[in-house]
Amino acid sequence: MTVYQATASAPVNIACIKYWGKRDTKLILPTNSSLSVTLDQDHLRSTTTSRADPSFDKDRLWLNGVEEEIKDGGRLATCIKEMRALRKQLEEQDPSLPKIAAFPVHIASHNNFPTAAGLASSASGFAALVASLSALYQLPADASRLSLIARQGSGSACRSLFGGFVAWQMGERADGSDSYAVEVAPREHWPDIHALICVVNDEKKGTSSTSGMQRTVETSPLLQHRIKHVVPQRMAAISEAIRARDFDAFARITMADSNQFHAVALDTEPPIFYMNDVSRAIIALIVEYNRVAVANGGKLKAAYTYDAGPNAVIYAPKENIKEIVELIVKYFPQAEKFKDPFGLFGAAGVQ
Ligand code: 2P0
Repeated sequence: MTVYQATASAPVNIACIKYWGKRDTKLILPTNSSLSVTLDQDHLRSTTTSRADPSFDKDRLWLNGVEEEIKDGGRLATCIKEMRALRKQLEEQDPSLPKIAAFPVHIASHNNFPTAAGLASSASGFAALVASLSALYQLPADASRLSLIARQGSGSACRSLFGGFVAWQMGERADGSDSYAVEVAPREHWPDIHALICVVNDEKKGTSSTSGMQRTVETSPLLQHRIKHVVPQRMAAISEAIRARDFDAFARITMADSNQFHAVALDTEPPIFYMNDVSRAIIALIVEYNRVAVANGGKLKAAYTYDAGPNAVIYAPKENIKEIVELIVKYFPQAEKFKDPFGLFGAAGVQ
């Protein structure tokens, strides 16, 4: 008997230009374009195995060993349905293919990092889900085509189907057919940029991104300014900085956009706070580190960015990473549980 099973994995991505706000909550169409760096190391990934079998009685999914309900019309159901439709199309075009689109699927997904700690687990999770179904169904779809489906699982997931520097173009159409991810530059274009993750807190966050961003859309006047007058210019400028490997410009735009994202969170009614005192102290440290570099006639040496949680991601050229780790460790004594949380150099724990 043939076994129809495939495994795929997808990495986390961290946005430099933040996605925050939907114009269509069902299709997951954003109010602005965004741009991220994919962290393609082995220790920040979701790995997903999908299996289609006629003996299964329904579609089922396990996340880190715990079964999750696949709600009718929900995000998981939508992604599975869309992938199945692509397989069905293929089977209709080529009648010699096994008719596995009709079989229920069982899906098991694992994250090798804390789930829902502001470390973009939904991004790698839905990207891995779509990639594993694409492998199971042997689809010829390219990454941008798959990103249209991953987007409907979680917006930021569309960016995790590419490595390197990735833009999610917001698109204009009401059906979402032009809202997908594209590669701005592959990782090899600028391998010198490294990311340092400072885990300030690995507990589940208070306000989910999904509900938080819609409150921002409904109540924040600053978000309207950001959408119209800030993000379009920043998308163009950071893409240019990446193409030119201009770290100074990349760092300025990245930090400014993190600041504005947290400003629109604060501008929400009631206000949303994702950073804490430790997050702000890390900002102060990076600001000072950069100030000294510039005062000595140099350029910016590091950029911080924060998502919907207190954990810092610091982008920096490789030559500065050791110095930054030493600074962080000096000013933020390590809690036992955060000591090298991923078992590898490159992710510092901070309390
Ligand atoms: C980003 N974040 O661009 C931004 C920055 C958080 C802050 O994408 O509702 O989990 O599933 O589309 O993708 C978090 O939002 O939200 C996010 P949904 P998602 O990475």
